Amino acid sequence: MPKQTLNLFKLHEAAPAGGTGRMFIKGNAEDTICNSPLADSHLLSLAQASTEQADIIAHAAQEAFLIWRNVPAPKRAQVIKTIAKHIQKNSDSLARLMTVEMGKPFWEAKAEVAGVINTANYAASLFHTIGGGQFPSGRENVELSEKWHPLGPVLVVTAFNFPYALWAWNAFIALICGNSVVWKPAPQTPLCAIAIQQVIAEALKEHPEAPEGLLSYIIGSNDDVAIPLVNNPIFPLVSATGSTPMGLAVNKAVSARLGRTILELGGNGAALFTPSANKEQALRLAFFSATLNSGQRCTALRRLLVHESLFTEITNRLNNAFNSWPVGDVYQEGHRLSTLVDEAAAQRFNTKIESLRKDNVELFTSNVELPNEGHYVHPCLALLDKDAPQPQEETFGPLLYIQPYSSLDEAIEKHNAVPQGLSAGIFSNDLNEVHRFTSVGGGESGVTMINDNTGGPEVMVAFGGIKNSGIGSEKGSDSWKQYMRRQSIMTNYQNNQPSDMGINFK
Ligand code: UN1
Repeated sequence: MPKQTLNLFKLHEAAPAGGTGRMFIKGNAEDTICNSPLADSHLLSLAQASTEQADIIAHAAQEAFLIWRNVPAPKRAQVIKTIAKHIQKNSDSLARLMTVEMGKPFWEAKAEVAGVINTANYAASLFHTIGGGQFPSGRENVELSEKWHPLGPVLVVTAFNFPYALWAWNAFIALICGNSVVWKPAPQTPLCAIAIQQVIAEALKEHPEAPEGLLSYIIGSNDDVAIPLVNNPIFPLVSATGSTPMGLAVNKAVSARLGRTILELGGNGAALFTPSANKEQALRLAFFSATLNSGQRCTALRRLLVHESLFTEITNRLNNAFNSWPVGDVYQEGHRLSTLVDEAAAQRFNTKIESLRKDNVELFTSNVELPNEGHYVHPCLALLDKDAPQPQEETFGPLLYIQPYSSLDEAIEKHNAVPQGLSAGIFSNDLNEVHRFTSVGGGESGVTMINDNTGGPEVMVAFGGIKNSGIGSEKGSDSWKQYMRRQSIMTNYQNNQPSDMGINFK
């Protein structure tokens, strides 16, 4: 099965470590080994790109930018729509490759590819709306306005858990704004990047006006490729998704050259399960929120704060849900416990569970039988005493802390008592409670879900975290502004206009 999937994109030992749209280059640095976590099987060895090759790609993006910024936005939209059409045509194959390369269940992988297409169509539609406004001047015959200009080549660095979506959220918005893009994918998912770039190459054949270098990618080590690119002043904006330490390092490097960053980093989200909630719906959504992609989402629900009147019942029912969660067969429809991305991820997860056990935290570990192959872990519910401090770290896997609370204020305080602030939730049908949670002094998070799955929201709104979860936002609302620079313009449209700002030009 994995080999057949690789054949869909002609992925073999000579797979290209970089590309500038229609053209691809073979890497000339050391090999990286691509494995599938499904059966821990070797897929291929891929020659990575060197620092010199990264530099060539960066310069190609710079050349492309100089052309693309002058292409009118409706024409840019056409290119994006064509890319979306080709992704749609290949969506099953792209999803299948994701399943093979990082283990995400096929139905979730398909949902991700559908999200990529949505993002492209949304970005294309922005050509109607991006732009500046006019402002009243304090002087006669003077007009104040603003123009928005593209920034330049945008460097996009992505994490393994959404191999296409994290790139798409940035790339399509960057493109419609008139920028070019260079993508450095996660070390665990280079093949997904190569595959989607092949799809893009097909799409670009329909658009000779799209310059080479418009949408590039490069696969290489941190030292050879990622760090030199992050430090490269060709990129006025670096948008990176990953851990908080990675984000801090990127931010330090980019701000040292006065560049901009968008950082989408770790989460540690909590949801409140209140007495007024629709219990059945809330249980189902809490379970899904904690376990989609086997908990490998920074938006995953990590801490469920349950009103004390419901605590025993909800704990028992979630424990049942964890125990009856089907395992394996990632190509079947339906929610499955799947493998974590690699051995190191499984080890980190198991080490965390061991340390909780040593600290005498009460654990409900599911006793489902795990497949012999792959990096499966036992999903775990960790019961926290009412007064226990909040877990401060994110554990990337199917671990859910559950803790009772007595009052809404107490629950909000617990919710906020972590360094992260990405995705939060409340299950409640009490308007006052919901309002209190989402108002000033309520739940601190970039995204709040009311009676819904915690996750990235629909593309039309912005997605981004606060506190240690990041800077800036991607996708909708006015996120596009981060991919552009504003120019303020004062027009004096009469000769001999005297100033009323204290200086007389006469
Ligand atoms: C989603 O939850 O739908 O890892 C997307 C994450 C984010 C993306 C979330 N980088 O959860």
